[in-house]
Amino acid sequence: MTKPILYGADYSVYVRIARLTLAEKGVSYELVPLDIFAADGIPAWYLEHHPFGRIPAFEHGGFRLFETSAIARYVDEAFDGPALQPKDPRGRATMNQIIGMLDAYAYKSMVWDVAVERLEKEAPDEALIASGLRQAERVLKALTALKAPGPWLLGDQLTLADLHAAPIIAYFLKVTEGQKLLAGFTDILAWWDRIAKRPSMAAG
Ligand SMILES: N[C@@H](CCC(=O)N[C@@H](CS)C(=O)NCC(=O)O)C(=O)O
Repeated sequence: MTKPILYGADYSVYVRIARLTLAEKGVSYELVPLDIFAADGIPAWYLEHHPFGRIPAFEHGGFRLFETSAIARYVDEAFDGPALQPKDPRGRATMNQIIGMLDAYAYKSMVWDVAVERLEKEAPDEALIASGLRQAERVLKALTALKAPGPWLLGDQLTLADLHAAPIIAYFLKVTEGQKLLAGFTDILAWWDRIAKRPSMAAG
């Protein structure tokens, strides 16, 4: 079968989650650059791949997918390589819970309300940053409570939960407020130091 294709841009947190999954699985793929913030807007052909005009989108032998979690689970299940999902129902449910929590509560607060607001706005909205930090603190508390003993979020097995969390945390750590907040969560900080060193993460 042909190589999978991933559509997206390297600045995107969600594209990075999909790329990390492909890399950890050892799957070679083609990255088709797609800048959703380009001045000319999203190309019409791309809306056939992603009706909401977000990135990433994915294709494998004519099978198309959008939504990063679906892409990551497909990559884990359709290709050889190390299993990235726990087999036991509770471990898998906790992994899915962490991924759902990150999508619902971490991405907007940590990436947009704190990091993008601080880094890219000429006059950052301090109230938005403060509320983003409060939400980020709740996320880090919940992640600490959910983390199993061991190197990774689910314990000894690196899973899709780690690969979902790492790009969000990486973005959050671009700003001092993010670094300061994470410093108070020692288990998550130790996890971060570990995952940041993996070749798939270090590759950017
Ligand atoms: N639910 C989508 C979210 C993807 C997403 O929000 N991607 C961002 C880039 S990190 C995007 O395309 N943003 C463009 C926009 O919001 O218009 C997924 O899981 O793939």
